[in-house]
Amino acid sequence: MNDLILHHYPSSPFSEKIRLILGHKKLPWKSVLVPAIAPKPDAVALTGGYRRTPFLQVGADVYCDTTLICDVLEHVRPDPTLYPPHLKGVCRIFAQWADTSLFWAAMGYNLQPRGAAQVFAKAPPDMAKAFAEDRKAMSTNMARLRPGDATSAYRSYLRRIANMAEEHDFLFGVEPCVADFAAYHGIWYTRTQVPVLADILNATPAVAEWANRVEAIGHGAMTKLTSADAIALAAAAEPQPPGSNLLIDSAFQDDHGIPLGARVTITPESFGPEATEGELIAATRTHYSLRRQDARAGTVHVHFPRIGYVLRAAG
Ligand SMILES: N[C@@H](CCC(=O)N[C@@H](CS)C(=O)NCC(=O)O)C(=O)O
Repeated sequence: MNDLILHHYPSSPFSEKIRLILGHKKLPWKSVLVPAIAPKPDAVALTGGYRRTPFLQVGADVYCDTTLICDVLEHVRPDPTLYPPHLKGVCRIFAQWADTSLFWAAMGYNLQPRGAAQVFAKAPPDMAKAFAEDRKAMSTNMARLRPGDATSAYRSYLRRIANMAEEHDFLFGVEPCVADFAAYHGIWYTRTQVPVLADILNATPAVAEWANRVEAIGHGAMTKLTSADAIALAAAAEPQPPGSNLLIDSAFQDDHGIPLGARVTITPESFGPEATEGELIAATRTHYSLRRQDARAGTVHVHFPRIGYVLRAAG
């Protein structure tokens, strides 16, 4: 198998989710740093438009969204599992809540003016403004919580997580599962990127103790790669046909009246209106795959989960 190449940046919470899962599964990985704000020409050469962070590259296959990346990593190394059989439905449903409701409450709290001041304290003066404008442009298709409402929700969610962490070392038992990694990353941002606001955790010591256990998992063995080298690796590789890539299924499920072979676009349902366009080569019960050509990366297959993404006929 080609190397696992994670395109990410250090302060990205969703990237932290995947870095820890790579560490948990003891999978060695290559690290390519992407800019935190657009434009991201090297990332888009691989994804075809998708600009969110992180994404995973394996040769000329590009896997977008951490829920799909979790499935890929589970396929590559099933043990230790992210989805214990007795928690199969509930751990994914919990993770979906954590990646959305909990994440946005945490970030609404984290990036209130006092937090943003800490994040950008050492950055060039126009960086905070550029970041705010970039994220505003990404948020056109969603409602964002205001700091007061985000704080109220975050406090309640922390108490609920504490209820779970008081019972056992990890949220659903003695071992971590996908729920722990999904619940952790917004809280990680509070602890590491905006410590000036971390006193919100004082009311729930069980959350801090659980977070210490998740943090101790670490990121595993990482080596650095440039984005130019990652693109060259894609150009030199053949994308894998549906059924023999790192996804579990390939049977066609048509919910849109769009046949395989059609030109389509795929866009996040919310946060990030940029579309990826290509030929639909798979639409399974779990994911979509597009084939696209890029001047630098060559023929690339780009994969998205079904949940959270909008499929449309192009044009
Ligand atoms: N549902 C996506 C969410 C990814 C996401 O929102 N990532 C943030 C960074 S943590 C992002 O893309 N921010 C804008 C950017 O990095 O360009 C996933 O699970 O991968």
